[in-house]
Amino acid sequence: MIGKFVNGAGLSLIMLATGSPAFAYKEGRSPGEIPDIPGGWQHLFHELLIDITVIGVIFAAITIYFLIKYRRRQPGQEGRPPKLSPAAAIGWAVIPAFIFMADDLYLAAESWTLFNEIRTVPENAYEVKLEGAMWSWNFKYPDGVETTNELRVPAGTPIVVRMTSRDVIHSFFIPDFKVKEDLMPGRITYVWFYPKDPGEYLITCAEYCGVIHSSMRGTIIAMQKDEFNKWIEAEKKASMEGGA
Ligand SMILES: [Cu+2]
Repeated sequence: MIGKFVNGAGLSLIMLATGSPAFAYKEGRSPGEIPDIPGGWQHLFHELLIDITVIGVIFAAITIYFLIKYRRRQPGQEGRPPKLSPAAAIGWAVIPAFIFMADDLYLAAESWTLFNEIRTVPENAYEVKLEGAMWSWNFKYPDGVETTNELRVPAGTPIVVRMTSRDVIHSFFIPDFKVKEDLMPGRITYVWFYPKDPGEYLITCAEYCGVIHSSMRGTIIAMQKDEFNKWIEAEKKASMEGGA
């Protein structure tokens, strides 16, 4: 029985380490295609959920089996544990630990891949500057156009936001794109996201920054490219006229 378990556990370990296709969420992506960061998070979360469920169920089943098998049958009965050979005793301790570790390392490798994609800005990303302040989001476009609490972007283009803070630490969080980055005075940080389709997405501050922190919200409006170009041209004109 012990020998069988040891063999079975060894086999599961090999399957865990080699059986799952590595970095499955990247499969089918052509080179140069923009990484799907929210999809990557989703994939990682599902993987974690499945792995801990499978491992948890197997370990719980073995525990229940032993609880029943070695239960006390008569009052006053003393336990008679099975005699294990040193190799079997070591196997029982080391193999389950290896199963956990193999899975941990696999998930860590997937997280690392995703993290690198989050930190690598795609080429030709549209860049917007952001200054956080108590309590507003102040955006500046390459053309000099400025907006507050509203970030209009062209849909179908990756957007990179380079940010800093005027006062305290804020955190630029876009739940729909599953990205979040701190804004700190004296430092420039960045985050990128990819609004595939036109739509509106919430921006919220994820770092407590004072009494009106909870109202520090904004909106991302992803527009059709030509509409966006028209809008930015009109804004440029308006700001030039206003400044003259
Ligand atoms: Cu804030």
